[in-house]
Amino acid sequence: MFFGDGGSNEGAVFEAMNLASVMNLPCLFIAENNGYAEATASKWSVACDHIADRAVGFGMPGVTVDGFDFFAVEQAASEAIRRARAGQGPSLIEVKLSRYYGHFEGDAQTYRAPDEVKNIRDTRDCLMQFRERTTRAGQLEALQLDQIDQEVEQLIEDAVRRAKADPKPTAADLLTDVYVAYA
Ligand SMILES: Cc1ncc(C[n+]2csc(CCOP(=O)(O)OP(=O)(O)O)c2C)c(N)n1
Ligand SMILES: [Mg+2]
Repeated sequence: MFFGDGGSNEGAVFEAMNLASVMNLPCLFIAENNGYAEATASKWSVACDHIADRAVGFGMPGVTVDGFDFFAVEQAASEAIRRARAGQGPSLIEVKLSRYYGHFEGDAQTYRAPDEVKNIRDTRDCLMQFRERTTRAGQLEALQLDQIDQEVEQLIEDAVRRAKADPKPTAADLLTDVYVAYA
């Protein structure tokens, strides 16, 4: 179950965490703490320092990981998945990261410092760190990563072109796959 720092304050999340523990369910609770719920800073709206600390109240382990660090996230997720598969119940992982964009298209983001996003992009970007670490360790070649970047860009370009070429949805499409089966 994925939720944000804002979503983490919802009662439904607490109920789900409690029941998952009581029923020893193979569940992962992933709190994506990106620092903001719409325009409200999580420093202000989340009462504790770490969302992961709430796990104690629900009898499950909770860890906070650096969401910009691919390897830290993979390690924390692996351990939680291993526990779940071994019948040891749910876990909470708080992934700390940030967002590069506003809450909606056109969000002026006046609630953030003007250089906040640029600083994060320049110094902490996940893909940049992954590239630096794996190429320095000789695990991957820069050329291989460039090729993957190009393939992904091509996939996106193709998807956009296909979507633009598709016929526009009709009024009758408005209610499809909302109250009926997706098949
Ligand atoms: C129960 C409920 N309350 C309020 C909202 C309005 N709302 C939509 S998004 C949002 C903020 C969510 O913040 P977060 O969980 O941090 O997600 P993020 O925006 O960072 O992806 C709010 C309050 C909602 N959709 N549902
Ligand atoms: Mg958020």
